[in-house]
Amino acid sequence: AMLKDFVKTTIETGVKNIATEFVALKMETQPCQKPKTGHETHPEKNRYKDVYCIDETRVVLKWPEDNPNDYIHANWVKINGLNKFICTQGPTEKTIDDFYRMVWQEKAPCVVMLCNIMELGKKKCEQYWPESVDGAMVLMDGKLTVKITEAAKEVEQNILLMKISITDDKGAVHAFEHWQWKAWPDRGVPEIPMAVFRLLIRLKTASPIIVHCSAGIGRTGSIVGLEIALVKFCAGEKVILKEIVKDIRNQRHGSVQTDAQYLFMHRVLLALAENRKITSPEMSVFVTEYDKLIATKNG
Ligand code: PTR
Ligand code: PTR
Repeated sequence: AMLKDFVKTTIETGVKNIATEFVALKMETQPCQKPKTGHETHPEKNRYKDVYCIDETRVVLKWPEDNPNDYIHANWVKINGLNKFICTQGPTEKTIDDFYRMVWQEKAPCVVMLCNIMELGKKKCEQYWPESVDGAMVLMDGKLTVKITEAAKEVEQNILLMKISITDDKGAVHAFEHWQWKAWPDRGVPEIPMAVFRLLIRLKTASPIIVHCSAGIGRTGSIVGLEIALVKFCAGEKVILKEIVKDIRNQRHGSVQTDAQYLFMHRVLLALAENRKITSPEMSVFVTEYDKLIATKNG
């Protein structure tokens, strides 16, 4: 019933108004109104100086105790009060150590990467795992060693899964899954809306999940927002994407970057409805208009 309501409201609002709604939403949370001291005092650890990291929700590094730096550009984003997601920037050369400190500290069972190392000829994320299964990455003077235990394989179109293990200098091990979705262009949106579910379903029970793209706000915010919407549908709660996105932006500044991404979130939920045999001529009109708009933005 909640999904039906969502479809009805979305179609009534229409593609153009949803795009306009997003512009207003962005204005409301811009500039960053929350303290961001960690961000300001660690310029060398931020990939983008104009993408802020809110103090209140940031992941504070506490391990190892003798490491004086507690900062990483990462924020907790809650789902129904639970700390399920960590949204973070793609590690840089200077933050690979911190990234693994975070994975280790939070014992994250999954890392989700929504970008490529290189996009349009530019580096968007550091290669933060060894080049091959035979290699190892030694961090922090040997305090942590990173190895691939299962090479990447394509488990769905454009979705790669590999298994990575971290070992500390006392032999303790933490293993995690690394998921990479390769078909999501920066500022753009994926072509196949249903692909999102194929990824999210596989992550269902894992917590916390570390999600990153390049800045960790556009693509990352969109995926996390969709998972929140799905959880709400399952709980029989009303889904208003505007409220969800506002709520995420209060935890991770700048989450969901473009009107295309905001529209894509709507489109994915319509795909879910189609999948459950909720269809109508009005819905087809919406989808056609959406496709037209996206073609101009992605192309
Ligand atoms: N200053 C950067 C830029 O405009 O290129 C910030 C930025 C980069 C913002 C990427 C968002 C980006 O997308 P995503 O969060 O999906 O990596
Ligand atoms: N270069 C990015 C952009 O122009 O989109 C940098 C940026 C990131 C600017 C976030 C503003 C941001 O916040 P908001 O998404 O609220 O505009």
